[in-house]
Amino acid sequence: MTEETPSGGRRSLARMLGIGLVASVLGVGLGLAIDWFPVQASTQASTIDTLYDVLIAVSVPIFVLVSVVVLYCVWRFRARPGQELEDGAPIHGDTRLEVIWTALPAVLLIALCTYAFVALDDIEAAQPDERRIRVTAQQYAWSFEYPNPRGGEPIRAEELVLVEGETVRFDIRALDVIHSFWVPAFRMKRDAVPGITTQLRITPNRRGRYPVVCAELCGLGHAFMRATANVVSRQEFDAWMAQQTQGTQERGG
Ligand SMILES: [Cu+2]
Repeated sequence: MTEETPSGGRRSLARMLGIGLVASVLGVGLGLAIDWFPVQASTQASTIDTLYDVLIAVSVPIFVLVSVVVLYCVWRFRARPGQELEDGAPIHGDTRLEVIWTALPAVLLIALCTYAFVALDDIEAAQPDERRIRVTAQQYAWSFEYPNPRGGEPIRAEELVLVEGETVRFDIRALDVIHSFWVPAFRMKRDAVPGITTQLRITPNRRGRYPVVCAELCGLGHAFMRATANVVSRQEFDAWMAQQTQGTQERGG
């Protein structure tokens, strides 16, 4: 039989907070050390990655604190032999504690929402001379339409070719069900919804080929709904575009 004394309770609380602090530091360290995302290939990517780091640094200690309190209480206040038929002590509310655990999360949520909103608003701002590309999602393929530099029918392509350093505004639509246009290396993602056109802005800043994926479970072939985003120099892009305008019926890749 252990009798709960005020000093014993304080010692338990100190031990619990100590374990929580150590676990939080380990958790945050691990969370920040893990490389969650692929290479950064757009100017938007670093802002998003910083946002995730902040979210990890804030949410891991809260998760750890809650877990430690739950696990510690399960162990510390377990029924001892002979106590099976006893009831626990009746405990009523603690106003101070309730105010704290309501106000603190509220303040935290509002602060994080404001930060995320400001970050998004900043990286999604319209840029002068942005190129417009129409993205069409369909079970289970992506297709891309570029305005024809010679006028007339738009250029259709199955590969997304982009110019390094040039902002693109994607006008995204879906022909059947909801899909989601996502190039993980660019970080930004937007749903493709039948009946409306959604928009997404990206400024690729690193040459290379990056996977385009669908991030919304859209049917049996969802996992195979992939394309390639090819970020190239302006000269390469112009050469590619010239090729596209010549052989209008040719389809690559
Ligand atoms: Cu899809």
